[in-house]
Amino acid sequence: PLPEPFRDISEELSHFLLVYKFGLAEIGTKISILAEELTHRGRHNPIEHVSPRLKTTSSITTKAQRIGCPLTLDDLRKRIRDIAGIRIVCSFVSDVYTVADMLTRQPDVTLLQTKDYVAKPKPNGYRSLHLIVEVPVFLSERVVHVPVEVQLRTAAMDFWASLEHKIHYKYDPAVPGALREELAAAAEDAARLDRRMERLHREIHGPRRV
Ligand code: 0O2
Repeated sequence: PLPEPFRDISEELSHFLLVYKFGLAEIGTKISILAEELTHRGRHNPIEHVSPRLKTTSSITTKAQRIGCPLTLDDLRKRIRDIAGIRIVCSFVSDVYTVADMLTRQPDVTLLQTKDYVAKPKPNGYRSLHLIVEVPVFLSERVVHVPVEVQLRTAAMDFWASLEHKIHYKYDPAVPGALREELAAAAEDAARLDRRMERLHREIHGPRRV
């Protein structure tokens, strides 16, 4: 069942969520095209795998309550820009920036926000490049511009983040201090591995980025 505040607007809500699904499909197609074209040209394919997700109505409600956003579709549209999210896992740190560039250079993609947790990791060690981009979705009678959160990270960053996410949920609200320190150290190990792999990759293939 839908969370209480949404019960009487369930039809509007399903239409509201549909355009995020379409926005996600547009970005997903763009990423598949890049991966397939690069592979076809015999170039290094920087994309390991991609996972799209739509926020559920209950996690939209929880976030709205957390940030003090009224539960109206207009407010949710303006204030919650990660309803559609896609995670792109790349092989190397340089690939993270190459893919972000290839995507944001496209004329129908508008970059609304960048949070670079690779250059400036979170205190817990979390690394990823987060973009909010907007893409046009062509409906039968109008065009809507849909925000999509794009998270780009390496396989090592992804490995760390998925374990940290599980630990975070298990110990909610507070992860014990010793475990927090060990997680931060593991994030440093992952970053060291990323630097080493990047160096090896460049030794084998030369400095060409893709
Ligand atoms: P889910 O299930 O992935 O949607 P906010 O969205 O309000 O929490 P902000 O500033 O809008 O914060 O977003 P930010 O900092 O760009 O990060 C949002 C998303 O990044 C999170 O989504 C996580 O997916 C991921 N993320 C951010 N920080 C961490 C972290 O420390 N550890 C891990 N494992 N993931 C992180 P949600 O909404 O929390 O979850």
